[in-house]
Amino acid sequence: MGKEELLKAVEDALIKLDEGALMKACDDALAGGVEPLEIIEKALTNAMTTIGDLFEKGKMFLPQIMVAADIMKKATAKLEEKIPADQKPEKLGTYVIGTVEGDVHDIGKGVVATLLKVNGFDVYDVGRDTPLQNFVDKAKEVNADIVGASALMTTTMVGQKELIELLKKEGLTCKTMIGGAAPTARWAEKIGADAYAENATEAVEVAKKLVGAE
Ligand code: B12
Repeated sequence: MGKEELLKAVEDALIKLDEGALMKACDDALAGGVEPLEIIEKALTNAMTTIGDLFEKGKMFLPQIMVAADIMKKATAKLEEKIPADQKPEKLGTYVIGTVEGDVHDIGKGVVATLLKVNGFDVYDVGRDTPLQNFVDKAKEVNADIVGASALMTTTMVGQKELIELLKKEGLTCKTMIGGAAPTARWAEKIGADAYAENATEAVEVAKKLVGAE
């Protein structure tokens, strides 16, 4: 099987919510020489986006989404273990990331964190449904260069705005980034975030620019 077919098999297995087939397809892709990151970034992320679309069209329901989220996390964890340890790039900066209070969505945030890590950022993940003060405390503790906040719902986007206000109030000068399904570049501008990124690949590019590495 070629690379595209191997990736497609991973994507299809996740959309079908077939955990056994998904794990096997991941193994097959790895054995076929596909990089673990590419499997996460392309196949798994695409599948989850499709699942999101199916949910929005009423063709998939919440219990199925929960299964999808669960098996995607298992597959991601397995693939992360396969990222070669010698792929340690030069350290670019320190990044604190989390999903704001009231919001339990953490799949995309997890993908962003993984990609930042393998690209040279020291990443501190403060989790999901995280009180804003926790972002601030962690940023102070690790002297963060960037704080990134994820929000997937229109109701929780306001947490990103409040986080930026709180960081400023507490005198932190780190850069801020926002992302997630609900926010936009326009929202980022409106709330005074330094940057918005639409997906994990873009998040890495933007983060590198913010720390002056590109
Ligand atoms: C999976 C999912 C769930 C799972 C979450 C599991 C988990 N552990 O994450 C479960 C089933 C728990 C869930 C629950 C709910 N969900 Co939900 N969920 C989704 C779904 C289908 C997919 C989200 C996802 O994982 N996408 C795949 C990832 C890879 O993409 P992503 O998150 O967008 O992340 C990418 C980018 O956004 C970006 N990014 C993400 N974070 C960050 C952060 C930074 C700093 C940067 C730079 C970039 C970045 O990079 C990522 C990778 O490329 C979306 C539909 C959708 N279209 O988004 C609904 C959706 C987000 N959910 C929704 C809702 C309403 C809910 C519930 C309220 C449902 C309910 N009625 O009970 C609850 C929320 C409870 C709560 N308090 O949070 C709505 C939100 C509507 C809105 N606009 O406000 C959506 C849009 C579905 C819909 N159309 O109704 N959900």
